[in-house]
Formats: sequence, structure tokens, C-alpha cells
Amino acid sequence: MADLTLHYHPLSSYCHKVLIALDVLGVDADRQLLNLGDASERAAFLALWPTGKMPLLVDQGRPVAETSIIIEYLQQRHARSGHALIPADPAQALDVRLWDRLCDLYVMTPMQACTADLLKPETERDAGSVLQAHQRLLMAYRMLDAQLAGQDWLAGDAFSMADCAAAPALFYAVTYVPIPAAHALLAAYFERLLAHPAVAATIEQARPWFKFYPGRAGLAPRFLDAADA
Ligand SMILES: N[C@@H](CCC(=O)N[C@@H](CS)C(=O)NCC(=O)O)C(=O)O
Repeated sequence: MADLTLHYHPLSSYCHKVLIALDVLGVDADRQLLNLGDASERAAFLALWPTGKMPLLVDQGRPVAETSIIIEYLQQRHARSGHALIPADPAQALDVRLWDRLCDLYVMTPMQACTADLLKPETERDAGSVLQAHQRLLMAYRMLDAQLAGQDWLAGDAFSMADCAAAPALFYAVTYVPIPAAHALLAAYFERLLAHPAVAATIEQARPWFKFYPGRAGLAPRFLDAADA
């Protein structure tokens, strides 16, 4: 049995959050591609972890779930790079956890709502919920832009778990609601995230899959293979 296995899908935003963390922490994990559209794979995965949410880390047979917990667990037990994604200082660590939560709840969640709506048959789509999701994204963009005044990363001067959460959340969110021109700090931060080697590598592994992303109409051509653009 491999020590560490990550059940994941290359397109999944929450999986990107953990792939970025694995890279930054210098942790090797076997990757098990999960197709939840396949009934037997879904049943087997639900038996392993009842929420059915990915990614799921399995450490010598023991499931470790929820991305923020997975990242903290990896840092505590497996990190080899010397880079901490959750700082040792308790006050700084709290700040990282706060901005990680804010990215998950107010960027990832409305972004996922937009994707979920696109996956419905047209007759079942709900313009009101999508509008609400767009408004929530704009609120989150305002908060993030204000938070970035005077600092390069979301929770201070070092790349942290908060940035692992922000990168995939923003990557997909901007395909639905572009960053308004007034938020120059957020726009610059987004480019900084994309240039970070762990984020760039994570996006690169997803490139062949972007043609299946429901919101691909909003994806910048630079992320698509020429044949798919
Ligand atoms: N709170 C969870 C959220 C994970 C999540 O929403 N994962 C999505 C993929 S990005 C998923 O598994 N969706 C499949 C489903 O809901 O059936 C975490 O942080 O791990």
C-alpha cells in the first residue's frame, strides 16, 4: 500500500488547493484519478468517505478529509521543503485560517454554484441564484482587494494556505465574474498567483481537461490548448 494517496480530479478546484500545497510542502503522494460520474467508482469512494467530496488523502489506509485539514495534516506530518503554509506564530496562523475560510466560503462556494447551474438542463437553471452568486463574488473581490493593500500574499508576506485556497477559487471565479478594473491590487495578486511555480504546475496538469470545464466560455485562451481555444 502506498503511504500517501490523493483521490482527486485534475479539474477540481478543491483538488487544486491541495495539489498546490503538496508541491509547496515538497510532499510526494500517489494520485488516484476519481471519476464520480462512474457509478461504481462513486460507490467505492462513498464507502471510503461518506461526504463524497474530493480531494481525499489516504495515509496508510487512514482517510484525511477536508482541504484545510489535509493541508495542515501534510504540514504537520509529511512536509519536507521547509516551507510552512500555516505559520508557527498563533496570531499569524489564525489570520491564514481566516483568509483560507473566506476564500472557501465566499469565492469557492459561489463559483461552484455558477458551475452547478451550468450543469443543469437549461429549463432548470436559476438566474436568481446565479445573480446572487455573482454578487457574492463581487463582495469577496472587494474584501480581497482591501486585504492586499501593502502585502504580496493574502495573509502577509509569505505564500500560505490562504493563497492555496485563493488561487483555484479565483482561477475559476473570474471565468464567471471578471475582476473589476477598480480592484488593481486583486488583479495584480491574481497574476502573482498564476506565476507562482506550484500554481502554474497545477494549472498545467489541468490544461488537457479544461475543454470539459462547464464555464470554459469565460476561460482566457492562454489556458486552453490551441485546438480547444
Ligand atoms: N469542504 C470541502 C469541499 C470539497 C468539494 O466541494 N469538492 C468538490 C470538487 S471541487 C466535490 O467533491 N464535488 C463532488 C460532489 O459534490 O459530488 C473541502 O474543503 O475539501
